[in-house]
Amino acid sequence: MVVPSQSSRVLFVDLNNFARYPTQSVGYLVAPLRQAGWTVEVFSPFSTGVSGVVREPPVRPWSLALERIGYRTAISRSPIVRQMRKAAAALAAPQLARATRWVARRFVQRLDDGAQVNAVLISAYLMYHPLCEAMAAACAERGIPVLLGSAAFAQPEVVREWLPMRGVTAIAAGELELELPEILRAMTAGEDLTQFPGLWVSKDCELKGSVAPPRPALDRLPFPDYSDFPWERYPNRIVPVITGRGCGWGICTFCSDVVTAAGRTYRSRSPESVLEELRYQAERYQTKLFAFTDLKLNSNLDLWHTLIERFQDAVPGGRWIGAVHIGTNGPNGLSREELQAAGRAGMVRLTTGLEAGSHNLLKIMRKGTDLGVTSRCLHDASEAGISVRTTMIVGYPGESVEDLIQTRDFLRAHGSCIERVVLNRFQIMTGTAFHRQLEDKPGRAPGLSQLTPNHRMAQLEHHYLPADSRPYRRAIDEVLAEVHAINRRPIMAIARDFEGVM
Ligand code: B12
Ligand code: SF4
Repeated sequence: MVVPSQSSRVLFVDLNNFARYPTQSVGYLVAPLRQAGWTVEVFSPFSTGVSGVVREPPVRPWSLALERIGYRTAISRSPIVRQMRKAAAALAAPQLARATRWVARRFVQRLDDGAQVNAVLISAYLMYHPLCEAMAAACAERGIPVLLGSAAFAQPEVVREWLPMRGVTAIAAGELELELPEILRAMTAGEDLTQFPGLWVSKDCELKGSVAPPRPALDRLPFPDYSDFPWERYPNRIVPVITGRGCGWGICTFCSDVVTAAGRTYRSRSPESVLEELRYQAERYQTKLFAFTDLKLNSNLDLWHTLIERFQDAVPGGRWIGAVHIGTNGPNGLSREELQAAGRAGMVRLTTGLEAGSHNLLKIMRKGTDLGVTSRCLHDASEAGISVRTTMIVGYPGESVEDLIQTRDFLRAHGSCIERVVLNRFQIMTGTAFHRQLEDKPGRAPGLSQLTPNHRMAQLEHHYLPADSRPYRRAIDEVLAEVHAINRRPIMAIARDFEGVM
C-alpha cells in the first residue's frame, strides 16, 4: 500500500446529521483512513449551526389531528392536495434539507478558506440530492475529486440515478472501509477506478462498475473513530455500536434494511471484539450509554448471551438499547428469564417490528413472528424494566379493514406494556423482496395503482386502492388514536436518556 504524504487531506461530509449521536458509517470509514496516514476532517452541517435531525419528536395533544390530516393528504389522489402536501412536507423537512444553499455556501467557504483539500467524500442520505449536487459542482469547479457513498447504493437502479451528477468522480457501493485508502490514492492520482469492486464511474457516456459483495471478517475492521463529532452539541453521550451487519432473519418482504450496503446477509463480530469495543469507546468518550444499531441484535444468540451476561463487566453501570426480532423459528433469546437478564445487564429499551396486529398480514409480509409469542415477550420485557418500542406499517397490499381492526385491538390490549409506537405508511423500496416480486409478476399485489418508479429516492410511488374506502379510513383513524394514546404517556425514567433515539 502506498502511504499518502502528511499533506494529503480529505474532507468527509456527513449528511446523516443526527442530533443525538455520531454517524456510524463515517466513524468506520475515518478510522482506516487515519491509520493509513490521511489527514481527515469531517464537515458536519450540525457543527456549522444547522439543527440536527430529530428522529422522534415529542407528541403533543394536537399531534393526533396532524397525523390524521397527514395520512389523508398522503393517500389523496387530488393533484392539488398532493401539491399542498409536498409544500408542507418541504417546510417540515429537516433544516438540512431546507438550508441547501446555506450549507453549500459553508462548504464552499471551507474549501476556499481552510487548508487545501485533495479529495471530498460524501456520505449521503437520498433526500439530500440537491445539496450533494451543489457540493459536487463546487468541487468540479476547483478540480477536487468527489467520492459519493450511501447505504442505498447497493441497488444499481439507485446508482444509475445518482451517478450522472456533475462533479462526482465515482460512487461507492459497498462496505469499503479497508479498501478506501487505496481507492483515495488512485482517485487523487486520476487512475481508472473500475479496478475496485464496489465503485461506479461514468465513462464514455456509459455507467460502469459493480456493487461490492458484503464484507466478511468484521473483526478485522478498526473500531470506529468518533472524535470528529460535535459531542458538546448532543444532549448526552451515546455511542452507537454494531455487533453484526445484516439480519439473522432477513426475509420480510418490505424490508429495505436488508438490501442496503451493510444490511445484506448476516455477519457477526466475535463477542470478544464487541466487549473490547465497549470498553474502548466508554473510556474514549467517557460514557456509559450505548445504542446497538444492529437490525436484529438477537441474530447471533452467542453474542446476545454474551451481552446479557457480560455487558456490566465491560461497562459497569452502563445502559443500552437495541432492536430485536421476536422470531418463532427456534429459540429467540427472549424468554422471560433472558429478558430479566437483559434488564439486569443494563438494557433499558428494546424496539421490535410489530408491523401489524393481524396474523394474516404478518404471514404475507413473511415476518416470521406469532402474535401470541410477541404478546408474551412484550409483557415480559416490560416487567423486566425494559421500555418497549414497536414499529408498525399500514397500507401493506392485501391489508383489509378487518386487519386494521385487529391491529387497533392489539395496540389497545398492549397499551400497558408498549411505551412507544412508530407507525409508517407502507412504501415500496427499491431492491426489496416486494419490489423484485412485483417486477417478476406485476399483477401479484392486489389493489396497487399508479406505480411510479422514483429510484433517486429508492422507491416506487404507488396508490393503494382499498385505502380510498370510508371504512378503511375510519379504521386508520382508530389505529392512529391508539398509537397517539400510547405515545402521549411518559416512558420509564430509566430509559429517558434514550427518548427519541430509537
Ligand atoms: C442505525 C440507522 C440509523 C440511525 C443513525 C445511526 C448513526 N448515527 O450512525 C438513526 C436511528 C439515527 C437513523 C435515522 C434515520 N434513518 Co437510518 N438507518 C440506520 C441503519 C439501520 C443502519 C446504519 C448503519 O450505521 N449501518 C452500519 C454502517 C457500517 O453501514 P452503512 O451505514 O451502510 O455504511 C457503510 C456503507 O454504506 C458505505 N458508505 C456509506 N457512506 C459512504 C460514503 C463513502 C464516501 C464511502 C466510500 C462509503 C460509504 O461504507 C460504510 C461502512 O461500511 C440503516 C439501515 C442499514 N441497514 O444500513 C438505516 C438507513 C441508513 N436510514 C435511513 C433513513 C431513511 C433514516 C431516517 C430518514 C428515517 C426517518 N424517517 O426518521 C432517519 C434520519 C436520517 C437523517 N439523519 O437524516 C435509510 C437511508 C436511505 C436513504 N434515504 O438514503 C436507511 C438505509 C434505512 C433504509 N433501508 O431505508 N438511522
Ligand atoms: S426482522 Fe427486521 S431487519 Fe430483519 S428482515 Fe425483518 S424487518 Fe428487516
